[in-house]
Amino acid sequence: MDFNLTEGQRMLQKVVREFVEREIEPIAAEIDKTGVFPSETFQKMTDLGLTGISIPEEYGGCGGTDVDKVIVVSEIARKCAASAAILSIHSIFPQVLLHFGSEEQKRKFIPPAVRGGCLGAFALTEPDAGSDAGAAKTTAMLDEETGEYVLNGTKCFISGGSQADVVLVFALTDPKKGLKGMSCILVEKGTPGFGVGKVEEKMGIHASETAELIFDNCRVPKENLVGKEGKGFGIAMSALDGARIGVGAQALGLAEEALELAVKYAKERVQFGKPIAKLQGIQWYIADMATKTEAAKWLVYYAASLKDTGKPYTKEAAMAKLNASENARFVTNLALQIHGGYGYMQDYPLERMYRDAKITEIYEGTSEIHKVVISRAMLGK
Ligand code: COS
Repeated sequence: MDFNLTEGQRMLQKVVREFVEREIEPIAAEIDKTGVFPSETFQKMTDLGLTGISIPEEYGGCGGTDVDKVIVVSEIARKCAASAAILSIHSIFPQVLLHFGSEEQKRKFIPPAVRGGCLGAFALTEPDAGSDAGAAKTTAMLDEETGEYVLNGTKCFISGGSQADVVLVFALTDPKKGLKGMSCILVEKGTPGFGVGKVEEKMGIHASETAELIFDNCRVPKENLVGKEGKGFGIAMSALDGARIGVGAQALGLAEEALELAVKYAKERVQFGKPIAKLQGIQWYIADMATKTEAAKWLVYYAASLKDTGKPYTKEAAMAKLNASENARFVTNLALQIHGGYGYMQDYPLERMYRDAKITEIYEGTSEIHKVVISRAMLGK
């Protein structure tokens, strides 16, 4: 058992850290205020190979591992959780095609998704199908005459939805069968009948936009089916397993940075004639924050390493995300508390980090859903 990063992983971490300090940290506060998707910065991440970090070289990626991806996402999240979310959520798209797409779909969509020019999104959630994802009602009925699927329905809370060039839509091709009749279908931007509805105003990760997608007799060729008909729910669940490691990495980066800021501030801030780091109350906060963050880190890395070695990781991904996200809220809250009034002000990054941390307990599955997944793995359904 070796808990050290390899030489290559340390190098990757260094390169990404420098990139983040140079390109992402300077815009983080601004894109939080404006909520504008950072297209230029995203292109720079792409140019550096970060969007294709764990995609094989034959499809234009870097051929790295999921542990590499955790390093990348957590480093970005330290300075800008919204940018980390954009990268991590976009990466679901090439991952799904890599594992379930036809060779033609892989060749057409993965290279532009990892080299630039094709932003992907993942559309599962609906107004009445959040945690109960199997209750989705959007349909995709095959028109035998034209050989097209006709999509009707509304998806909501779709990250990157209004920016995306192509969306993986989970829709019922056989509504009578419920989730066993769900399929995964590619819908490209500009397809008649596909529109963007409400773009949400959120508490945090403002630059990672969240939109409603509307399908109104939207026709796509049947070649846009990903995998087999009726297998869409399994594809969605397996994609979410991987995505949960990504959210765990975002939460980890937020917690690591908040802890570092808290340590620095506690040593500098003098009250009652001494740095507040000398007060036992603050020392205990720091000890708890450090211990829990270390634990969160290893659960996230462990889930990623199981995925890398082809072992089952559904339960571990759920544990990693559950633990890291609760820790991110805990640590950003205490770091803000240690900063006192200054922490509440927008001159410091902590109020943004605190807001950004909250979503990690909700998206790609709530904490409560992860407890369902974990307890089912332990006890059976
Ligand atoms: N990987 C692959 N397949 C999976 C899977 C996984 N991790 N989890 C479940 N499945 C399969 C099951 O094997 C089952 O298939 P079979 O009937 O062929 O065996 C099918 O999916 C249905 O599974 P299950 O009966 O467990 O479904 P439930 O309706 O009970 O729902 C939960 C399971 C609650 C775990 C699921 O709905 C979920 O994860 N909800 C949260 C959704 C979410 O995270 N949304 C975030 C936003 S995404 S835009």
